[in-house]
Amino acid sequence: MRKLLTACAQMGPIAKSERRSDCIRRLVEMMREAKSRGCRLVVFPEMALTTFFPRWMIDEEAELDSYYETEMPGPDTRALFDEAARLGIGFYLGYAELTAQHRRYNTSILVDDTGRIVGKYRKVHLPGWAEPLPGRTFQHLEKRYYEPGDLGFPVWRTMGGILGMAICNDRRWPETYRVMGLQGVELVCLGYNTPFGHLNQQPMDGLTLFHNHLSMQAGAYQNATWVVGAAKCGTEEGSTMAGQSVIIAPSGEIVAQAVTVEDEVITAACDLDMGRIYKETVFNFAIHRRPEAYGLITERAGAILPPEENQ
Ligand code: CDT
Repeated sequence: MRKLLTACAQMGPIAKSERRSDCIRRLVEMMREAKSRGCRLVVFPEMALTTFFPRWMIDEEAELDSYYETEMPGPDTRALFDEAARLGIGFYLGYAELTAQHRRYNTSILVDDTGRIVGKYRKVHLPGWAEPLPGRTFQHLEKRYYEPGDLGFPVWRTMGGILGMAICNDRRWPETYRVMGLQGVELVCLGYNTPFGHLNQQPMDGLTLFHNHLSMQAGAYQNATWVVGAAKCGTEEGSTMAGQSVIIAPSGEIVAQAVTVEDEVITAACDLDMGRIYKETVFNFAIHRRPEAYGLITERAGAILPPEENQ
């Protein structure tokens, strides 16, 4: 057994007026709680330092820039790194990144239990639109404020395991997990912000919480990996977002789940060897996969239907 005691630190809403230092205080408090329960890793949500600003059309460049980090650690986030190193606990953190070349990404980092950044990931699947939709109270403008990630889906050997990262909408795409599965991933860290009523399609919107778990449980099982999904949830600036943060075993079973829509820490003793029986049997990729039949996966984005039959 290789046990990695892992915490999933769900966050309640972050108000627009909340400063970075306020958020860091909340994160540090949950980090300490995770450590007090024996954890070596804590997973925080997507964009854990600011409100979910893509819900608004923002014209002012200076206002937009105020939501992004230009360095990591920076003056405020340094305190989180210092506390992590002092406690001896690693973490996953999502934030908006503005690079020196003025590129904008929805980013996460993996920091080990000595406080060193071991990995960076930039969100590949950006939901929503680049232009505001008429008649909506809340927009979803990730395609306006971010570029698609340019780092692929790497994994890292750290804290005794093979860890990977994904961000929110990535969890709905099987390719996300499979690319990491093909590198032997054992635990995927994932943060999300999922507004209810997002699609304006009642049959789908009514299933938001079901689809949240369905996609992560499928990804876990089909790739024999732990998945730790941390929500930012509750009602944030009038927009209500899904909670039910989870820790999912390689069997696809949920082993811990948040019950509030506030700051809440859930934990599990993740045996990183648990995926092995799946990886050696039903999901022995080397024996059973047939890449020669999967060409369309990388050749096409959208579906092309077969020609209509002659009547
Ligand atoms: N942050 C983020 O990626 N949210 C999207 C919004 C809904 S798309 C159905 C998500 O996939 O949860």
